[in-house]
Amino acid sequence: MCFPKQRALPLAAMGLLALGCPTPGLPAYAADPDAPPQIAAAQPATVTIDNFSFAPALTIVAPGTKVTWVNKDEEPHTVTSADGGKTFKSDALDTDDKFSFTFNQPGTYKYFCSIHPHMVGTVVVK
Ligand SMILES: [Cu+2]
Repeated sequence: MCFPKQRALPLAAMGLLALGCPTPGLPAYAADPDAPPQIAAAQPATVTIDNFSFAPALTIVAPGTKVTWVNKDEEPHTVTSADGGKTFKSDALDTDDKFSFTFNQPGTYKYFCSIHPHMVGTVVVK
């Protein structure tokens, strides 16, 4: 059974269906906006923290993607979700320290560094 166009299903269920229904030949990012998330594209993503900024500032991933932040700065930084750290919150990361969070739910996740609040970034899960 495979209903890749069925939009009534929760996205998480669509993800499970997509896992069981590989569609070889489709590009990783289909042009069709109604296309289901391409779970095969859920490669781990990395955000580098350097020079008091998150790079890339905008990270777009598929549900289920593990995003890892790596602090390449000489200063400590944190990765704190904009909801006051309720969704995710790292400890202070020293140079070369890492923090990871797996985004399972579609949405827009803004985050910042709680030590330097002008440092902001966004993860979009779709
Ligand atoms: Cu910082």
